[in-house]
Amino acid sequence: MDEKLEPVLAEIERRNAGEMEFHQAAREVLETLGPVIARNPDYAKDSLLERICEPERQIIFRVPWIDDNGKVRMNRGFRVEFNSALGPYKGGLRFHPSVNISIVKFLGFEQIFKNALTGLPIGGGKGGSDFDPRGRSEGEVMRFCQSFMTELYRHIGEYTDVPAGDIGVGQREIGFMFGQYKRITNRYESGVLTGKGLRWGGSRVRTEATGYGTVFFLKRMLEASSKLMEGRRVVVSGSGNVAVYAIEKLQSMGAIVVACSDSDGYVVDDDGIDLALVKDIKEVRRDRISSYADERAGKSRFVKGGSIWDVPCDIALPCATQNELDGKAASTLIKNGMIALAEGANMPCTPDAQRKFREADVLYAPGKASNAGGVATSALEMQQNASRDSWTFAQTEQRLETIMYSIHDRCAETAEDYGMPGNYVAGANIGGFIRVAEAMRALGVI
Ligand code: NDP
Ligand code: 2IT
Repeated sequence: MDEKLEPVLAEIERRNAGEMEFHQAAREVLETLGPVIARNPDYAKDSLLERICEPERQIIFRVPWIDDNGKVRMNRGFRVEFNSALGPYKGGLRFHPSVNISIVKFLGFEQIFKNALTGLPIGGGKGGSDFDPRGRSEGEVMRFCQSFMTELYRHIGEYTDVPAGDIGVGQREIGFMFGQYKRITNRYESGVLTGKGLRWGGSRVRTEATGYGTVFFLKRMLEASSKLMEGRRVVVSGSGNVAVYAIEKLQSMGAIVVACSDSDGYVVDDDGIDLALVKDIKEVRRDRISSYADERAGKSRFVKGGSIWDVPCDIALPCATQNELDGKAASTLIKNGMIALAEGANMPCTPDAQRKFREADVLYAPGKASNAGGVATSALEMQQNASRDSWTFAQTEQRLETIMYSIHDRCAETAEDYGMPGNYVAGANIGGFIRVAEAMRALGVI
């Protein structure tokens, strides 16, 4: 790491003691900024780097709710409003028992640069709760969402902070939260949340956007190296929102998706995953992926626990969660002949895995570039809300595709410009950083 940047990271580690995921995300960005500081030393002045790594505001709150047995439960809620130089804070809400301040901060930090890369006017933020939706009835989820919003509403707004979904938060939860926001404020303020349903202010393609966008990015990245998608064997981890729509787009482009997973284990189906069945299991029944193998007995197998990255493939798409793919998994993928990996999840590859991909010279798309299609389409939802308009599926998907190609090209060109051709990690970090840094400098000491 550049010697000017080392003390910045040391201070982040001291100030945010024990926040491992946040340290990891900050280190990855700072490690790539050396050439930028060398070319433009102004970026290292006026504590600009220190300010970018410090959230503008961090909100932590109690979320009490009552379960179906009448027992009072309590969770912790978070919203980290990280950077608003480019627009209102924007980023998802995650409901998962692992959520803590470190995870929310790493996600919020990455979101700043991701959102900057989209070229749309959105700042960076993230939030969520350690609430575990697994096994909870719809009534419990609703009461939790209402209690969560009863505190959050005072911090958000269409010009202030615009949350959306992430792990454990989909259209159902956004609906419950939007309903509560509307009751408390007595305003039909559509632009306060994105990921809404089509009948109440949502945008077409938002549900599909992260998965589709990741595949558009992947396609462009393959084409830039004169490689094709058709006929490739692909492994996609997860079976949630991002995974399902990544699989849908991969299949429509002629790739063969042979495995997907959830936190219990993975299923392999050499004929290609039956996506209608996965959607039914996950979106309708809200069941476990193991039932896929039960229903395709003889054609598919379920591996409990274990690593989905042991399944041989040409292309890997981690679409579940952070640090789900480590150095060992990276070595296995490389040994099995993987040519490309695109991250649908946020920070799914450990630093060790990233290093192995770099050394093996495989195509590697970092999440803050390749999964930006979700938030980009959220910004398109905000545009439609502001103009009280509603675009067609084709028109919205066309916008998404164009945005993903332009993010790809910006990353590729930036990496090239800074003497690291093919290094999409550096291209994404530098490209995003420069946009945010320029805006922050223009706005005075903020
Ligand atoms: P969902 O809740 O819809 O699905 C998450 C999937 O990942 C599930 O299959 C889940 O399995 C699995 N998973 C979650 N946590 C773990 C874990 N600790 N170990 C193993 N598997 C796990 O979430 P999304 O699809 O929306 O999000 C997936 C990833 O994509 C996240 O990293 C998120 O931050 C990122 N992302 C999401 C965007 C969006 O618009 N939704 C946009 C950009 C990035 P199980 O059901 O067993 O928990
Ligand atoms: O990680 C992400 O980019 C998201 N969860 C989507 C955020 C958004 O505001 O749509």
